Amino acid sequence: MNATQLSLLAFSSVLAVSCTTTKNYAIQAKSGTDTQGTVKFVQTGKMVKMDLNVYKLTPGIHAVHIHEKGDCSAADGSSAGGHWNPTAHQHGRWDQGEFHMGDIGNINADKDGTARKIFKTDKWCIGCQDESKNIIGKTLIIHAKEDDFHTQPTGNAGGRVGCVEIK
Ligand SMILES: [Cu+2]
Ligand SMILES: [Zn+2]
Repeated sequence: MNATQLSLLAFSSVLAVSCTTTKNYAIQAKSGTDTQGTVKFVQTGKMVKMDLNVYKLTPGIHAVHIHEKGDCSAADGSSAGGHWNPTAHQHGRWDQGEFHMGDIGNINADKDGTARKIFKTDKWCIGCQDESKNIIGKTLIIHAKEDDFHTQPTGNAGGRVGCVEIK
């Protein structure tokens, strides 16, 4: 083992004990749209922070959810399945009454079609053993329409214009 390999090994060990996990993804356009953007998930200790940046949306409000299957392959995003709902709750608004673990809420795209959302929770983890918290193997979906927070089980959010496989 040479000096570079040794220093890489030492660096990896430092990362392993600092308890920070970072995942970066590009958004795949779906349903014939031009949706672009990125999402970053960072876990520090028990907190997961999502930083979502989306471009080329239609101006206005769009629902964002985590869906249960880690598969963006379908042209309309239907391969991602329904909302991620490990606790078998009703669809709703995050932290108010019943809600799905994937019920992030809405983003508001400006006249240029740009939207950003920063979201933090200790109810998720990145790759832990608790499948009621683990976002790996799921998808992030951006919808054509607004989440109304009450229609079951989807929030009446319309088609799927962006998709990310969280892996
Ligand atoms: Cu959704
Ligand atoms: Zn839901």
